[in-house]
Amino acid sequence: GRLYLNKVFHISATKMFELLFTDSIFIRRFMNVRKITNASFTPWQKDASGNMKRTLNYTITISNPLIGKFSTATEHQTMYKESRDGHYLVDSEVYTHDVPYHDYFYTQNHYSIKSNSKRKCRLRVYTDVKYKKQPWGLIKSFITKNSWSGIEDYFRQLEAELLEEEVDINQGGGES
Ligand code: YK8
Repeated sequence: GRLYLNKVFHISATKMFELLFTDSIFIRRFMNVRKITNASFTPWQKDASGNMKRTLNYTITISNPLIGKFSTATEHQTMYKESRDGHYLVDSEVYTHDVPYHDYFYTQNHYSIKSNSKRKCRLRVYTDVKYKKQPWGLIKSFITKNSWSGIEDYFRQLEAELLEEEVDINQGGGES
C-alpha cells in the first residue's frame, strides 16, 4: 500500500470524522469540486460483528480519452467497533463499474483519524489497488499506473480542501 495523506489538522477528531464520513456540507462541496455527481449515502448501520457499515453510490468524472468520461462507482465503508471519540478507523472499498478491466480490480482505502489533543487530529490514508483476478502483466501495470495517479490527485485535493476548512473552523472565534 501507499500512504497518501499523513497530516495533523487543527480540527478535532470528532469533527474530522463528521466532515469526511457523514453527509456533511464539506463532503458535498468537495464532491462538487471533484465532479462527483448523483451521490447517495446509506446511513451507518451496525452489522452482525458490531462494526458500522454504509454504502455510497456516485458517478465519477474521469475525462481521460483512453478510459472514458464517467464511471459509476460504489464505495463500501466499514467503521471498526474499536473506533471511539479519540480514534476512528474506517476502511473503504471502491469499485468503479464502467472503466475498462473493472472486473479485475478495486481500491482499498484505510482511514485513520487519531486525536492529538482537544482540537487537533492526525489524518492518515493508506491506499492499495487490489486484484480480484490476475490480469496480464502489461494490463496490470496500466491499471496500477492509472489508479495511482487518480488517487494521488484526489487525496492531494482533499488535503487542500481540509486546510481551507481548518482555517474556517478556527476563525470561528473561541468556539470548540
Ligand atoms: C473515493 C482508482 C482507479 C480509478 C480510475 C480507473 C482507471 C482504470 C484504468 C484502466 C479512474 C472517491 C479511480 C482513480 C477513480 C476515483 C476513485 C476515488 C478517488 C484500466 C484503463 C473515488 C476514493 C477513490 C478511490 C479509488 C479511485 C479510483 O472516495 O483511475
